[in-house]
Amino acid sequence: MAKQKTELHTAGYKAWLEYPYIQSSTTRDLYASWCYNISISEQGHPVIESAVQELTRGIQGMLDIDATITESQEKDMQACIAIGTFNSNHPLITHTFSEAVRSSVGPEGYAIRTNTEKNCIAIGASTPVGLLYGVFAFLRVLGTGQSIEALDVVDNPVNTLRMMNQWDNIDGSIERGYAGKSIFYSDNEITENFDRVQDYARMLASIGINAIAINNVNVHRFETMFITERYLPAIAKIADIFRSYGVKLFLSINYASPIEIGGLNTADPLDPDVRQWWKAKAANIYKLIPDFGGFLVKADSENRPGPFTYDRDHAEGSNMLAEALLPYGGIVIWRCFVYNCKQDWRDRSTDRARAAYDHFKPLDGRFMDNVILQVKNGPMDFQVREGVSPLFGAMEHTNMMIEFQITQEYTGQQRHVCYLVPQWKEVLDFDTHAAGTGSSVKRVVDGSMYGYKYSGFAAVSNIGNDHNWTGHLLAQANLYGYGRLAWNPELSAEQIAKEWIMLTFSSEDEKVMDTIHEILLTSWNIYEAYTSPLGVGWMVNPDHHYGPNVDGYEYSKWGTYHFADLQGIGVDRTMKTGTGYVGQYQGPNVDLYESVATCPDELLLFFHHVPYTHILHSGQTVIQHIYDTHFEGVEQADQLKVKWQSLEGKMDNSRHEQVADRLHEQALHAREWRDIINTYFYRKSGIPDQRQRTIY
Ligand code: GCV
Repeated sequence: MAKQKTELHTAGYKAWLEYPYIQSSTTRDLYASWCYNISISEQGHPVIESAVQELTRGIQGMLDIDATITESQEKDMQACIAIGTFNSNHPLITHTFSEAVRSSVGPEGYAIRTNTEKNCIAIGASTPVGLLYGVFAFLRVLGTGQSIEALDVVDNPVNTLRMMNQWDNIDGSIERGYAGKSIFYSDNEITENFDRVQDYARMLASIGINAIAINNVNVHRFETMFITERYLPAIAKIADIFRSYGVKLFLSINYASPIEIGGLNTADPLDPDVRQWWKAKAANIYKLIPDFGGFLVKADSENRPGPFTYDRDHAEGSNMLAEALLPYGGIVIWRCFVYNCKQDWRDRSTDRARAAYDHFKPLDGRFMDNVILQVKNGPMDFQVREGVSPLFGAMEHTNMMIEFQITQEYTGQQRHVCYLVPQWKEVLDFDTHAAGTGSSVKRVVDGSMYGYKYSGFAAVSNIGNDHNWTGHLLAQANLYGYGRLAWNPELSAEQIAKEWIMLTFSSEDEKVMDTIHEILLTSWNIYEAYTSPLGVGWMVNPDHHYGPNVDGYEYSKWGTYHFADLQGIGVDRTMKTGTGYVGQYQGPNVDLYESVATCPDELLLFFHHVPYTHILHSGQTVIQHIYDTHFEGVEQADQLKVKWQSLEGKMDNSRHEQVADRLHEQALHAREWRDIINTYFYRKSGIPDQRQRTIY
């Protein structure tokens, strides 16, 4: 009998690749009968090597078996896991997968089938990276306790680009990072210890991520030199690591590079010298990193340089870079987070929410084929609740991808639990009506609606060098969930949470499963309840964005206002009396949001300025809703703590304590939010709480 594992977990470092030992001997024996041998026919390909290593590691952890790796032989009839690409001539792969199956597997997809005749479970794919994904999928099947006796799966990613954006700086800091320092850089140098980078690459590959931009979109002085000889050799090493896990490397670039590091006196995209400079740069980069993905660009945004300086628009600006990358198959990912960050708060006609659409919609059709616009999920900035960006669906002739924020800048900074997958699902399922009913955001960004050449998902990472990667252990679920959703946006938030819990904490304890599942699935609504109400957003402390400050951004230049006075609150974005933002939506969404009568409660203050006495669809007044949700939110935050407490002894103390500590802080901090928000609105409105609870 296999030995019992004593050393259980190492406090979260392995995340969902923990591969916890399967306690049920029945399940273990069923799995084990297939897993003593791994049969391969392709040697030497780094991605296939990663796949085999991972399979070995997973089988070791879950079954305590040191699998034997064998060369494929038709006569080899011992039960095995056979892995091979379709053109590898691996006899078991050839036998298992029909022509029909092969042709249904795309470049990054895989097929898994239990072949009882040949006594193997075959994992086949068109490419090495497909195999790697197939191996991770098989390990997920084991880790989630499913039967492997009759597997017959074909799976392809829905989105072609599934990207991670690191906001890491060369000094080791991470912009909006809440889990320690960078794993890539410290003290103005690129790390020489790549262990964590390698483990991160594994984590990313396991959830299907295939691209990464490794530096902050705010590109400062040293990072501007990433595209020079000074840093490129080390960056090429990072690219090697990611490549062996199927992840392409991108760099964020400084639009003013020709001036800052090129000795030119302009970065004008129409200047021939500038164009030539970027072409030469691209040639150099591709010499060292032949499969370099391309550039991620934040231009004319929050004081970053861009084409506006030269009176050029963003099509001219991005096309110039696209032209330089084109010969090598590289792409330009151009962010649409462009707005006036020096607004006058007295001016109520300028609306930051309008900005991306106003800038980019008129340019539709003018971008080169290898440019993709990267659009944040909402028009403001990753708030706990805001409308969906109306740019989705508006750009028929321009490649587009969505940007989410896994790092919890405005959603509790990984001190509060906030499982974001339900929020992302709402955005992806939102019907833009751009090409009639059923024009969901997920169809825009998977490219199917308008036949984009490039499209997909990007997200700002939430990892750092904290031992458990994400600071809050439960925040790992967001990283995991993002990848799974990018692969297949049809997966439900519930299913993703279940998978993550099983893989992280083992599949066998129902109490663990049910409790963590409930904590995750309720967490976004709880966080929303005690923070800013009804979609109005912000109300955070300026700069660091942690904690309540109702007027923190009210009289500032950032375009982020709530307009609360003694009578009411909210931003009038209607066409009739407001900023006209509503008119950027399409079809029935325009009427839905334009009218106070039909606007959904949760977005009411995002679209309308209403009196505190306005009655919501829920039947409650706005002011009473504010009081109620803030009192309830704190009670629910307290309950999260109690629920987690009930899991003591059901997992290693280290992981239990980590989360318990964070939930304790969350419960305390929720009180700060409650009391500050309630007091502010009580003092503004003078309307008492119907239930006479304590307001200061
Ligand atoms: C990287 C927000 C954040 C900034 C971030 C910016 C962006 O404004 O607060 O830290 O900068 O978004 O997405 O570019």
